[in-house]
This record gives sequence, C-alpha cells and structure tokens, in this order.
Amino acid sequence: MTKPAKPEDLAARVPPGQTLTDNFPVLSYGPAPRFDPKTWDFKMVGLIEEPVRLTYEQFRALPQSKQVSDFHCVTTWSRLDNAWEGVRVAEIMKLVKLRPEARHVVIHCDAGYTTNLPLSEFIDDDVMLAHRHDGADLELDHGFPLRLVVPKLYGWKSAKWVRAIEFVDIDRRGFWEVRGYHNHADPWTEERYSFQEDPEE
Ligand SMILES: Nc1nc2c(c(=O)[nH]1)N[C@H]1C(S)=C(S)[C@@H](COP(=O)(O)O)O[C@H]1N2
Ligand SMILES: [Mo]
Repeated sequence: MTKPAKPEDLAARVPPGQTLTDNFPVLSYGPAPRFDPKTWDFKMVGLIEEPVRLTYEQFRALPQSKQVSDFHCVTTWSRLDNAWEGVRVAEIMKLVKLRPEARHVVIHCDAGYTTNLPLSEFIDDDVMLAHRHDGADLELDHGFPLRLVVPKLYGWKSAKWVRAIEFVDIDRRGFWEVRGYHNHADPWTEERYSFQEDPEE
C-alpha cells in the first residue's frame, strides 16, 4: 500500500483548470472499433530505413514495462496514478533506423483518428503503448488492444486503438489539432486551443 498523498502534494499534481476524478471517463469520437487478432497489425512507416509490420502475436512478444502516471483531459478531468502496462516507445524505436529528416510523428488509429507529436516528445522515457490499465486488460472503450500514453500532454494525444506510427519531416496536425485544439497540448501551461498558439512556431 502506498501512503495516501497529502492534500498539498496532490494540488501540485493537478494542472490549472483541472478537477480530479476517481472514475475513468470514456472520451471517444465515435464508437470503439472492432478488434480481430488475426488481422490486427502494428506498422511503423515514413522516414525510416525499413518499414516495420508486426502481427498481434509479434507485438505482444515485445519486452513489457509498467509505469504509473497522471492523465489530464482537456475537458477538465484529471485522473492520477494510472498504472499502465505495455511496451515503452523506447523499445519500439529499437526496431527502426530513423532518417535524419524525421522530426515529427503522426499516430494513426483504427477508424481514422490521428494525433501528432514532435519526435523528441514521442521518444520520451514516459511514453508507452499500453494494453493494460490498473491491473486489467484495457477495456475496448479505453483503447484495447493498444493505446498510446503521453502523460505530459493533454489526453487527446494519448491515442486509442493505435495501428501505425508515421515518421515525418514537417509537422502534420491530427484529428483534434485541425479542429481547434492546440498543436502541442501542455496541460501545465493550459495549451488547450489552437488560437493560443504562437504564430512564430
Ligand atoms: N482513437 C482515438 N483515440 C483517442 C480519442 C478518440 O476519440 N479516438 N479521444 C482522446 C481523448 S480526447 C482523451 S481525453 C483520451 C481519453 O481516454 P479514455 O477514453 O481512455 O479516458 O483518449 C484520446 N484518444
Ligand atoms: Mo480529452
């Protein structure tokens, strides 16, 4: 058992404008896609020397990690101490040789959802591709069989039902990023909406 956190410690973990929840709300645009382990695959494409395609079995055979992190949705709920299990992005990066022009990634999901990240933030130590949450397999609605977890950014960057990672040179905005949400999405500086973006960036 971990000691219950003191209220002042908790406050330091909740970004401005956020409210804590113990529930795990489902935030999805559209219904959860169907999962078929026989046809499911995971791809890495774009600015890498050799494209990668793994079957479900091959993906599940990759080395596993655990990590506890906080989750902040731009709709103002935050959920602390999520125990994620899966494959660290650092692990899948061992499977590719990046071309020098690669600077950004686009995450592609079943049913067409996408999100974008700078390469440097995608390969951060705390970013992972998870299939379990709080000791159980992810529910379908929470992204089973595979979701990205990017603890340092708002929840819409934590793409559910991930199928492919595309390495690109020029940044390309994802699903919410073209619909008025901030391209970067740092919850600590409340990067919520695209109108807040610095036009110089
Ligand atoms: N494929 C996909 N991934 C997605 C979304 C989505 O609509 N489709 N919603 C995002 C948003 S806005 C949030 S806050 C988190 C929510 O994850 P949860 O539903 O597991 O709480 O998933 C993100 N990933
Ligand atoms: Mo969200």
